[in-house]
Amino acid sequence: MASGSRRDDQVRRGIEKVLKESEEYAKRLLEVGADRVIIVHHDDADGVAAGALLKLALEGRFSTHTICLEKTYPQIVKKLQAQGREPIIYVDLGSPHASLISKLNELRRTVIIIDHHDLELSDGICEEVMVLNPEMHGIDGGTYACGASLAYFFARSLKRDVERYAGLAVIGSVEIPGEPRGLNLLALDEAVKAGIAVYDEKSGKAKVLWDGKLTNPEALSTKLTIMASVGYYQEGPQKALDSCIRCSWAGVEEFLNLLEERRKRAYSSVASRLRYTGLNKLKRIQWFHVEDQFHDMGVKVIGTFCSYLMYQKMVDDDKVLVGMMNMRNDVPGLGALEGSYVKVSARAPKKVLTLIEAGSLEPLSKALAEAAKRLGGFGDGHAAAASGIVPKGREREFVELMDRLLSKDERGSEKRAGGVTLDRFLFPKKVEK
Ligand SMILES: [Mn+2]
Repeated sequence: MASGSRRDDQVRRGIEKVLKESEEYAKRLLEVGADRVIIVHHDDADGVAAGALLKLALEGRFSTHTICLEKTYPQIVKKLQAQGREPIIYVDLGSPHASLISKLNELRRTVIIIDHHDLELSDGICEEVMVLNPEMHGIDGGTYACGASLAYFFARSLKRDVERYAGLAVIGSVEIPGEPRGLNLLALDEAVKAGIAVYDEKSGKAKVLWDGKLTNPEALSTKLTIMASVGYYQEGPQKALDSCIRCSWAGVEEFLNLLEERRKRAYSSVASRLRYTGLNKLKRIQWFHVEDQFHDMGVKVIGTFCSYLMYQKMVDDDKVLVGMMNMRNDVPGLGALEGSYVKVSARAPKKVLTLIEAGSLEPLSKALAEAAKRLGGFGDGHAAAASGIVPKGREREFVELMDRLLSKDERGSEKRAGGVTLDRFLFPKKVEK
């Protein structure tokens, strides 16, 4: 089809631009008079695989310090960028906060954001900040790239012999649904050529070499995410990164089992408590707080737990699910945060998502981020799933505010529906108790 091939051409051109920029940015980084680079990576498999690729490629020329972030907390960006002069690479995160990262670059150090998430450039970015993201060229980063594929091509621009690690890009690509496209496909091709991956075109399934065996990247991805996120406070991210560099689980099997077991126990204990007490209900939100029941685990666990709850009977299909957990106030490798915070995570059931897509309700990313921001926190995400942090003690205010903010121009909707209130329209079978 004509429009299809025009789209293909556009994607191809966009990707060529990304590859060209990758060469340019790598060259600029190699010219910086520093002997150390800080790599800030995300806490999921894609972020870990991307971090490992950068570490591999930078070593020899620079020493590296890696920091795993669960979210791009503005407070952390500020703290991190206030000291030292060495270049910082943000990978698989940072794009939604690119303007902030630039604004906080008071020391005018070299900063590279290698990411495939949505960009926020409303305040512009300074010359020292480079952004390697297909979204810069109108290419959907959630379809044609992942953090690890971008990191792979950047790594290859720094050092030639990284092809034997192209499998890490294949593992990172797992989070992108469907068959590999764009940069993910290019990286997969290189992995196959290097003899460290196979691809079955019929099933659209790849396998990568891990522990000397061809392995499903999905299984590897799940385990890397658990290691880095559940084990966030037990050096899980470093262990996951080292596993990627060795392409092996050697020495961490027991650690991984313990983490899986700990998470399972915590999940089933909270789930049975919630089955007994039920969820707290507002107009458009149903919520719960696990307080310290997920203590010493990374905050991603509350999001995964919300996703799990979505399949449980106790969850109403016409209200947004919001879960909260107390956060530790330290970031491994960076020190203490100021203040105490709570991580909030939200999920929209299908019925609610339909209303969001129809424009009658705000996307969760917008309602959650706005409510968190007004209370001194922050948030981001997508229409159907979002997360953020709010200061401890303001949880109730937060859910009530978000409940109100979810409604988009309530009066306008009432008028259009001809006397039917938004609530009666949204929740026709519900009787006010
Ligand atoms: Mn990613």
